[in-house]
Amino acid sequence: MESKMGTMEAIERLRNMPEIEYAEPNWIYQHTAVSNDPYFESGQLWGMSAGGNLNGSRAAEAWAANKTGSNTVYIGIIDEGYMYMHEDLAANAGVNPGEVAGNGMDDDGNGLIDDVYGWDFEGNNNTVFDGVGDDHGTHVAGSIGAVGGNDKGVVGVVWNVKMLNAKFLGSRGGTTANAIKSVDYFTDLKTRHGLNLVATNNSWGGGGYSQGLKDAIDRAGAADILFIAAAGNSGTNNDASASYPSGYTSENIIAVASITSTGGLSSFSQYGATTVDLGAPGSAIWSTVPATSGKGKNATIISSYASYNGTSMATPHVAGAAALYASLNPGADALQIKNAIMSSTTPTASLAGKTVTGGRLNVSGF
Ligand SMILES: [Ca+2]
Ligand SMILES: [Ca+2]
Ligand SMILES: [Ca+2]
Repeated sequence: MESKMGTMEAIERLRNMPEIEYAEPNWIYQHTAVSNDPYFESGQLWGMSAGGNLNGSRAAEAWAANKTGSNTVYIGIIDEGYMYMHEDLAANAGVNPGEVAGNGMDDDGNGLIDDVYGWDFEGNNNTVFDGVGDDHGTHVAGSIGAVGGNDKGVVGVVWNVKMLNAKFLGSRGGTTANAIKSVDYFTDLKTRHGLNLVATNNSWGGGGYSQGLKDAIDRAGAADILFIAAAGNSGTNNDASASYPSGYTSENIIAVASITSTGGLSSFSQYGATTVDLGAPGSAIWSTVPATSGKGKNATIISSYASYNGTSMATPHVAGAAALYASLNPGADALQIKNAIMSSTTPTASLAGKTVTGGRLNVSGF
């Protein structure tokens, strides 16, 4: 029987029939994702919009609509090492699918032996995590993809993602040559293994223009990899005094300024009406870090949490947004993901005339 009646109208008619005992809709229940992670529940994770803070990324609204990312999406972290065995990161640690762990061979033929979690270009070895000095990289990883809903620690913009690591920053910083190798490492991984790597997170900057680095970023762009970069922490105008790598003209770059929990431009944040794309949470950001327990030969590395400030902290919120969008739109290319992030920003007074979009990150509509 064909009926043009709506469901509720049909139910009402059935209810009025004496032989019908009861009629009601067969509701379809959606499992909604609500974070039980302590730093979210306490309201400290304002960047995820804990406590309903609308200056945050509004990731919590995406989670409530069951949008929590996918473990088929990869993000490359170009930074220090990150603590991939951290209690709140391990489930989202990516591995190079072409490499067999610990067999002493370069299985995938990229010239690097046992590059399982990534590669340490600074130390030229496969131990990407080298201890408590790798706190910055670990903090970045947590804002992208700390595990959500595990009743532990913090939560990233995406609960599910795979993060790989190219370490080029050491205690003395990093070199342009190793930055280029790091960018090309991920481009090659995607090209070689068909890895669904949608973006690299680049919470670093400094130094002058490098044609070699720009060319590497363009090679990443040709492979549909976004290069999401920090605007810098000197409080200056990048339109007047260029800052790299966020300031290269490559289309696949998203340059990120930092905002506070009240929506202001963070005092340290660099900006630029034509060179910085949007703002994202970067002040008082809680995330994952390694810590030391015990002393001397009894010292061990443990999972911990800390609050940091910087455009370095804003950038991974946007990288997490790229992973979230890619998980929901598997066919989207790099520029479509960038456009989705840019066009969904919320207009923000402190960013008007200081960024390309004049707005802050908002993933609630993804
Ligand atoms: Ca290899
Ligand atoms: Ca190492
Ligand atoms: Ca967690």
